[in-house]
Amino acid sequence: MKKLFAMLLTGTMMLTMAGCAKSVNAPAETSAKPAETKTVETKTEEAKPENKKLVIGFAQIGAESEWRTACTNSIKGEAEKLGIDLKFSDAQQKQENQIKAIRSFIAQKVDVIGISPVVESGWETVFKEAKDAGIPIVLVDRNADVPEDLYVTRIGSDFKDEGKKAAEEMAQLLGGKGSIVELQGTVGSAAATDRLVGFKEVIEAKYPEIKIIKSQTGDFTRAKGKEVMEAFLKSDGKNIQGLYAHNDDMAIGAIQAIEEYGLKPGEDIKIVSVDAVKGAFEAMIAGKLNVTVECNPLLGPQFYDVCQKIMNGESVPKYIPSEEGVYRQETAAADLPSRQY
Ligand code: GYE
Repeated sequence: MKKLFAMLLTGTMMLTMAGCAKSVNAPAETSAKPAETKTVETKTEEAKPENKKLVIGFAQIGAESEWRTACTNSIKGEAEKLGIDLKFSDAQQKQENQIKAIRSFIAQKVDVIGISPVVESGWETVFKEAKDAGIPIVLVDRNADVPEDLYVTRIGSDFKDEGKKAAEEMAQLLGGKGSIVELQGTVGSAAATDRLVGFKEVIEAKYPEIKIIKSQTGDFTRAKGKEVMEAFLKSDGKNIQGLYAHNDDMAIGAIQAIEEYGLKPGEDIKIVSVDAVKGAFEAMIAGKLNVTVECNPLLGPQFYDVCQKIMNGESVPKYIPSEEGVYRQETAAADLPSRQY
């Protein structure tokens, strides 16, 4: 009887604790906890199977690139594997749709909201609404320009670093000299802004004989990449020695434009892009793309791991980087079989 009473008491405490954890928007560094909480948390761990499923809302950007599709598959696939109740929304590249999705996740009282913000600005009001409702926000992939207390953490790549790596690769390919054009990603997105800044920083500081003669957005899509490259070729034609594309899809679109113009992509015009999706490896094997800088889209496992940690009241760092490398034409055929996206 005593034992039963003790169990009931622990159960009540667990529920109370869980309630508390839920109502406070988990701060970034939640390491400071009273000692007695620990025992209760261990019990919560043991009781996990009976606990209700994690309910997660994910506000995805859209399906603009091969990268995004791989990211979506990772978020959905991992949820299925872990038995998570995932509410997934595709915003078709529109911020207003992402804002609507967040509001609907708040109304549905999800446990955590994941979002990849299409652009950096304009999130403060809706993030505040989530915070007031006690629902933590995790940024997956792109950053949002908001005060740090409005989200728990960001999981994703260092886009500025990718831009820097791309610049070094371009400088090698051109022997430190030449005119290049740039295809930017979505205007106002963290991925485009930082890839531009990182690239420019290295070129200006180390390679003064490389000139960026044109830079325009291709919105991260193949179709726009092709269209903008056609315009670049029309105005600057034979004067272009290099192309830096903020993602592989735009580079692949541009490759088509270059071929139609009568030049050889990868030879007449050296091309460096970002993502390292399968299509890039195929283009490298065909000799049409020179280098791709990796940006890892398989963020599902890290995302749910963080969600679980938040629900357990554990501390998580403010930034969780994804691991990535650089892939060149010479090793593309050997690398391709082991690529997961
Ligand atoms: O590089 C691009 C996608 O935000 C890192 O978005 C992501 C970028 C990725 O559309 O292909």
